[in-house]
Amino acid sequence: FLENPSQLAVVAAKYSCGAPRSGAEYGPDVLINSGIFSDIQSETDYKLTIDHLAQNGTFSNKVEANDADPDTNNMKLPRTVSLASKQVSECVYAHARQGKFVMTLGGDHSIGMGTVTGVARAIRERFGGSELSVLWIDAHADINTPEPSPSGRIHGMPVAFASGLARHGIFDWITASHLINLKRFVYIGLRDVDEAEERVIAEKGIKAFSMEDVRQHGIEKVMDLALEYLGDETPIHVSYDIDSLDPEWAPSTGFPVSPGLSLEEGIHVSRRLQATQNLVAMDLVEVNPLIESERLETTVESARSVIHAALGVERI
Ligand code: NNH
Ligand code: MN
Ligand code: MN
Ligand code: MN
Repeated sequence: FLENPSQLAVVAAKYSCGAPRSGAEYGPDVLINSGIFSDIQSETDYKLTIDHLAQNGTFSNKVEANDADPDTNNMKLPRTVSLASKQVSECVYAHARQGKFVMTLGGDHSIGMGTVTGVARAIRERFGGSELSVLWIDAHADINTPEPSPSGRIHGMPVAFASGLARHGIFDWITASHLINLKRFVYIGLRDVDEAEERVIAEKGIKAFSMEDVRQHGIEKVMDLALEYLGDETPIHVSYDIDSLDPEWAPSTGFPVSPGLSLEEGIHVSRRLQATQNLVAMDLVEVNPLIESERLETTVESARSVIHAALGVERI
């Protein structure tokens, strides 16, 4: 599904306005500065570009409500998050429209509403209305609608907005052409799901593999089932929240929840996606260098490994 499979568009989405704590805005630079992309460039044929996106062109994120962006419908910083996601969506769309692989680095997971909507729109245009498939690898379901959300933080809502389940005038840049179909959507790694989210997942019949499922059947079987469910003939976007991994492997993140995927399981997910040859985009989000800073290197190493495996660049 890629016209330019050797073109890798990296989008550094330096935002934390969707999360309760700041720090995730530094995630992209920490990953980039680890040398991951220079390694990829020297070891492979990938031609790489990097776009840096940040609030008001700076690294600063206003994580508290202010006069310009008061709480609305229980949402914290909705205007700020909407603008950030819109920027991400437009940037990702422009690359995906040209048939490039788009790798977005977060940032908190609210940017996921930008990435999947940008890619979904590009796929519709490039393939006569075809729909994108999405794998959401996360400890959390991120499908809260604003009212029942326990936190009001929009990083817990991107799936709701990207699928049209949640709507609000503040997010009116999300049009029909951007929406993802929850019938072409699979969760892996869930273990901290809010009550209202449980209900939505059951009501909509969303395919979900919890951490319990992974323990019971093994990650290989879970990936078999996930990929079988989506079918062979579909472009796939993976939105990878680093908190899907066990805190042992990814301590530097806002919402670590034990027990999670081992690094090996996380890499297996990426490898299997790479092997489909249908992967068109990936997000790697919620790396927060301000949390468990003394173990940041472990978190970054894990992120690098899952990114490498998804791109088919196995590490020596
Ligand atoms: N479900 C919670 C909420 O809506 C937590 C979401 N936090 C995440 N999601 N890290 O990936 O606020
Ligand atoms: Mn998430
Ligand atoms: Mn999460
Ligand atoms: Mn394996």
